[in-house]
Amino acid sequence: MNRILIAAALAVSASLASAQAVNVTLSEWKVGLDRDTVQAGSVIFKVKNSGTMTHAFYVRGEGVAKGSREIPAGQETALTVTLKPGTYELYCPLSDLTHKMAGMSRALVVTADDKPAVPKKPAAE
Ligand SMILES: [Cu+2]
Repeated sequence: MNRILIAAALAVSASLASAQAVNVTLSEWKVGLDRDTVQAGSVIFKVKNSGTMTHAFYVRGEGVAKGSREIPAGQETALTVTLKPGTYELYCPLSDLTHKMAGMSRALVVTADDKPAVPKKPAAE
C-alpha cells in the first residue's frame, strides 16, 4: 500500500519573477530611461555613461538610498535595487549635486506588483 504522491513538487511560485531591467543612459545633463514605470520588486538598472565626463547613478525614495560606483565616460555598470510601490528619484550625485541641478534627475514610478505596469508586447508577426 505504498502510495507515492508527487503532488506539488513541480509547483513554482509565479511571484518569483526575474528582476526587471531598466536601461539608463547618463549624459550631460540628463538621465535617460527606457521606461518610466516598473513593478515593485527587484529592479536591475543597467547604467551606461554616454557622456564625456564621469557620472554616477543614485536611487532615492521610499526609504531606499543606493548608488552605483562612479562611471567613467563610455563605461557601464549595473545596480540592483529592491523597490516598493512609490515614486523614486534617479539622479547623478556627483560634484556636490551640481550635475543633478543641471538636469541629471528623473522620476521613476513603481506600481504594486499585482498589476503589470508595462505588459510585454507579443512579438510582431
Ligand atoms: Cu554626473
